[in-house]
Amino acid sequence: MQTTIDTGLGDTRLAEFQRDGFLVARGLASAARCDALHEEIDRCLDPPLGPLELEAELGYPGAPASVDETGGRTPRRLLHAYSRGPLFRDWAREPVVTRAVSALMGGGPVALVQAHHNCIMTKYPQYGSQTGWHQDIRYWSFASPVLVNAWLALGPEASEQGGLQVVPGSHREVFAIDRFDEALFFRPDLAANRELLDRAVDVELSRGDVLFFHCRLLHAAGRNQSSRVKRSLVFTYNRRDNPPVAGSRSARLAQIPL
Ligand SMILES: O=C(O)CCC(=O)C(=O)O
Repeated sequence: MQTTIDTGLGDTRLAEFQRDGFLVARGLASAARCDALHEEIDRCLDPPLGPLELEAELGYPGAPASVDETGGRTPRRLLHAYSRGPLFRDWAREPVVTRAVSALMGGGPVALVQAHHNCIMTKYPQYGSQTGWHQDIRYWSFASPVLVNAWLALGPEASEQGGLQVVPGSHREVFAIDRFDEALFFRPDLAANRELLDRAVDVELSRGDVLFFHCRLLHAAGRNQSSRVKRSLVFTYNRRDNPPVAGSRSARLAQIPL
């Protein structure tokens, strides 16, 4: 898949994103940059530097039952990536990324959302969990539900590693609340939902690839069946004219104008 990285995304790719709700830009981060990020992430993981979220705290399928048992301290994500140093911050502000997300949200100035994603996602072979089908926007509060995530793979990501699956076009669907469970996961037991989930595809990424995806896109991920920890750097972007709802979790941290 080709990407025009100097001037932003071409019309064909923008149309693809509008239709599918996601887009893979191959090789957006150089090998040298990926090596540096990988090294820095490993420094953050050993010993694990907070703030972080543990698999056992979320308790998704496959996670250790408690923080006190073997594997109980396995991180799911290291939070506040933007504040963790220049390597992460520079990638978050990288013009090839910010120009792309601006174009994907219709153009205009963008901001980095500190309150959501803004993390180093890890998935450990033995203790990494499975994430059910969901739309990120269900957990966020903004005037308009149009935000874009940029998910940078720092190694291979496919079903074997617990990579993401998405339902193309699901960002354009309107779902009644009863199609989700209490934790706001899209219920796979409902026939109407199943029909949609049968259209899911695996997103296959290599080191340096970026998955851009719409905050309404249904996505999920399996467990890591490989022998290596999966590491991804994930930031969320918003239009500067799309404020978070006052008092909500989305408004807790300032957006960073880019
Ligand atoms: O890697 C995973 O398990 C899925 C992560 C995800 O979908 C999310 O954090 O929104």
